[in-house]
Amino acid sequence: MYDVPSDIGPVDCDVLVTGGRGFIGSHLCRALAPSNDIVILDDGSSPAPAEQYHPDSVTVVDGDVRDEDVVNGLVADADIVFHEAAEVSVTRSVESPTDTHSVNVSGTLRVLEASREHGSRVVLASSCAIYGNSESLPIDESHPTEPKSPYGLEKLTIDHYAKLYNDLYDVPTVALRYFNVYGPSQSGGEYSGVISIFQDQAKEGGPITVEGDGGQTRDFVHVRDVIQANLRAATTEHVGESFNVGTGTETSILELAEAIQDHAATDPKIVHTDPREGDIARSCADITKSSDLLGYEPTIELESGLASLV
Ligand code: UD2
Repeated sequence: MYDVPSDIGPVDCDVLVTGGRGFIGSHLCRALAPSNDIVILDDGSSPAPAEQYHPDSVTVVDGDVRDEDVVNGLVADADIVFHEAAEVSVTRSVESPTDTHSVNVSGTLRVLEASREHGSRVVLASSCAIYGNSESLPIDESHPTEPKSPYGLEKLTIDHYAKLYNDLYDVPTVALRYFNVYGPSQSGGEYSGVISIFQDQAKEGGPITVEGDGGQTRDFVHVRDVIQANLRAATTEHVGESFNVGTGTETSILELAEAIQDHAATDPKIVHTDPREGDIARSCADITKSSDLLGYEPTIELESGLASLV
């Protein structure tokens, strides 16, 4: 059984998880599987370990989230759609915005349209990338949105579409603005999150590569808490809303590197490389709204989350 409170989330529902083989989607399926019927729509672009799936009740459909017939057919049978399918790399969006726009915006619109027709609820993955550089910290949901990448603009667009589909067509939508998500089975590689990159580096004996002076900060949220937010969003009456999903704790990249260094068996060195172009200086979520309206409470502090990954 997946380790989230058993008294939250949908029960006996037909659930569609787009991107269900990816990092967050596969954790979500694992949490939902014991009490719901799950269908995954995934193009296989981010394969997750097979043991994440519940063997009896999860059906995997290999397909593209932009495919009208496939999406319509699957949404028709779903009470709830968790829309996690996305091109998640900010870098790729900068290199090829038409490609990422197509998946991230047109794919989402396809899901919303099908839900409009069939009356399904949609919980979708938005991002803190919509805020751009913060003017004030912590960042609440009414903070100005000034995305710094096509990815951020695409997520802002779908965040707005979610609200619009609720306002115009009564589709019950909830947009979850994920901060920096980490946890078991996050894939490595150059497009991966900094925690899995640092861990891979530490495993190999280092060095741990801090870009710039490491003074830049992030709000790292464990995937299990992200799943908790999704389960709460699936049953909330507060539809047509967007919610931050973070922890409210700000951690610098240098502090993170040192924490991973401390946990490592290999005594890796920390080195500094050039700062990343357009990097966000500081990020930290205000989770008051998520807490008040969804009942969301993060349960895993970074220190213990990191310890459990080693
Ligand atoms: C994250 C999300 C992105 C989007 C964005 C919102 C990931 C992978 N990306 O981008 O999808 O939601 O937040 O703003 O979760 N760093 C190093 N060394 C490394 C790799 C990274 O120092 O080897 C630094 C990097 O310069 C940055 C920080 O770590 O300051 C976080 O980088 P990231 O790529 O994990 O995530 P971010 O915040 O750019």
